[in-house]
Amino acid sequence: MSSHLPDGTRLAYGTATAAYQVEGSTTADGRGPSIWDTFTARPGTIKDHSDGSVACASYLRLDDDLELLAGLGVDFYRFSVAWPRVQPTGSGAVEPRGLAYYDRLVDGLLARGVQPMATLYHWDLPQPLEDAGGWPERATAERFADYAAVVHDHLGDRVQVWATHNEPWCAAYLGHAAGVHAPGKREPEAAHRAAHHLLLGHGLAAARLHEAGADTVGIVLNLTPVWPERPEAAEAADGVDAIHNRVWLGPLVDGAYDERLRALAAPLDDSEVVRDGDLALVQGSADWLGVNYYTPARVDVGGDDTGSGAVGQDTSAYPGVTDLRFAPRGSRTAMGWEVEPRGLEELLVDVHRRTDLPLVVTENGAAYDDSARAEDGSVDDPDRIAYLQDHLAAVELARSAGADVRAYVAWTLLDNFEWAEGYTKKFGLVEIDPDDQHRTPKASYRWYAERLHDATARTS
Ligand code: GCO
Repeated sequence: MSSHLPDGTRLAYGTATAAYQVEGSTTADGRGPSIWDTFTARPGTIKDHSDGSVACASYLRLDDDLELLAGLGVDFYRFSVAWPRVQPTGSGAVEPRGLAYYDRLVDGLLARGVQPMATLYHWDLPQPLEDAGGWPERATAERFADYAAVVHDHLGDRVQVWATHNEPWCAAYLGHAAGVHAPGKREPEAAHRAAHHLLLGHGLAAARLHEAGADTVGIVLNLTPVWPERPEAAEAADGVDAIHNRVWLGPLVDGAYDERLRALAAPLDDSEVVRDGDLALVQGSADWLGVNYYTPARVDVGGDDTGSGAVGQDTSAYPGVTDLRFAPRGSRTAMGWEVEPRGLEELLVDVHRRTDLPLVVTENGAAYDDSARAEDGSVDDPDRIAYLQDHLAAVELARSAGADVRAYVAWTLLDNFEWAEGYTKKFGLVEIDPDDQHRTPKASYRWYAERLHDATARTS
């Protein structure tokens, strides 16, 4: 089966964003409400009480973003399609003005020699589907496959590389167990049901896209190496690995949830939830795997409810894993995440061995306070440059060790809405003026552009 991924002769390069984090215009041209529009309206959910209603105004400033991408010289751009723009209620009627935006985006990329990589779901579930039960309900998986077919039918003549979901772990466990992401539930059983239905939705959507002729359909997972700090922490570490990594890799590779998972998550051991044929549909359904990596998970015993204080390393996102504590160490980013490129090298080698799939590092990047300014007033961000440089070196080491890594995607093009952190955490290669959304490239943008230019010059 041919693939439209880069062929791996050299590492390809990209950058990424996501619809709710950058587009803004959340009520324009028929867009319906998503669970993030609802969640951000709830007091106390977002650190700076912000939302994505304006964000980077990418819906209105598409040409600015296209020019920034051309200036970087990326091989491709990873973006997400907003389901509520395409189907405002999540099913049925399609909004042509929503699809027209993505036509403009894709055509603009291709005109600049940038390949599009489309993620179908980056967490912005249409609110009416949440009102009908959301991802804990099986029907949502079926609606997702219908939506995926609509988008592929419209863009599939120009978009060849597809990802069904972005980080289903966050959608399931941060959204339904820890409650720090939309829809803000603290119901472990619902989280496990959501995990299964997100996987089922991937399987159903992949089948529809394959039937329609797509041959490069993947899924993007925020996998992480899980390192126990001491032998006593091995049990807790295995529990984190089960809920963070194996809940996805098990079905995708082996067509099964393993014993530890089924012991931790009753819904995954319930034939009413995991029905005959579900896992057979998921097994082998991905043509490639996106790996989002930021930091390793160092696990210790002596758990407490506060976790490590690092964003997302929240013990309540691992229901059933007792006596758990995260113990990041050494250099941290503004998210409290440990900087450890070795984790990426180890992860890529392990995941390639486990899956035998072509891999793309679909997200890697760092938030820093960006307080330093260059003479021209732009952000001088040497820490971000060092982070990217060191993690790119880790990717090359993994490739040398035999991992089939085709591409590296820097998260993210623009400082944007960082979910529960609002606009307080900045990952971008480009700074956004909060008042008028003017774009100003940082030193890291110039560094990345130079690196890409050198890489493509060497192999052209
Ligand atoms: C994620 C999401 C991105 C985040 C990025 C930084 O991986 O959580 O895909 O939307 O903004 O990872 O947290």
